[in-house]
Amino acid sequence: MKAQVGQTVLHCVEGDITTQVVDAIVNAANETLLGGGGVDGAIHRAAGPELLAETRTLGGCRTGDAKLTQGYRLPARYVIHAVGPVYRANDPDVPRLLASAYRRSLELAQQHQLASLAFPAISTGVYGYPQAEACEIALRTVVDFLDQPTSLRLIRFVLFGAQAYAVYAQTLQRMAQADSRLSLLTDD
Ligand code: AR6
Repeated sequence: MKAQVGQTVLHCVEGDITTQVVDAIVNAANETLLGGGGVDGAIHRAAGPELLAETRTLGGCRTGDAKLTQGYRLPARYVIHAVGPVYRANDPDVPRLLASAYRRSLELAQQHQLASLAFPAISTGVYGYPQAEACEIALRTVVDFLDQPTSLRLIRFVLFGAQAYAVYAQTLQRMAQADSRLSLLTDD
């Protein structure tokens, strides 16, 4: 499913983020930046050992922040390592930190004048964030970021599995009905 905000296309797809041909893919990392399971493990495997060699030099990353590296053997030129929060119900810091992880990734992409960026559903695996709540925050943070001029022309959300994809498609549709900045496009 596709939608447009200003000059930027939002694209939700079901798939594997490591194969995306975009300027940067975002990694759902942890504070050590030394790799792990889930999407982090898949990205490190696909990028090769040079990625770990670079992340070792970065001194970690705080929750809610992000750091950029090269993409090495990935089709993407860069990896933006974002650290989302571990989910805890009824803690206002948790949604704030998830929004911050998305915003910091977008800021880094903008600083590097990137045109295309792909996000996984940060925090919704090992970190336990309910998919629908996390999706709402991801899409809202991205749409709000696009209120300012940007180099980004394509932001893709790469969802692992049909259920995660369905959550994004439904949320995007609902947001487009309520938010005049967002219009749905016919998929090709
Ligand atoms: N492409 C796209 N999405 C994926 C892929 C993939 N190849 N693999 C998994 N997902 P997770 P988190 C989805 O657990 O919750 C790591 O060990 C997955 O289905 O990767 O932020 C890190 O090192 C889920 O919806 O990240 C941290 O310690 C989403 O990606 C910790 O896990 C995120 O799941 C971070 O946990």
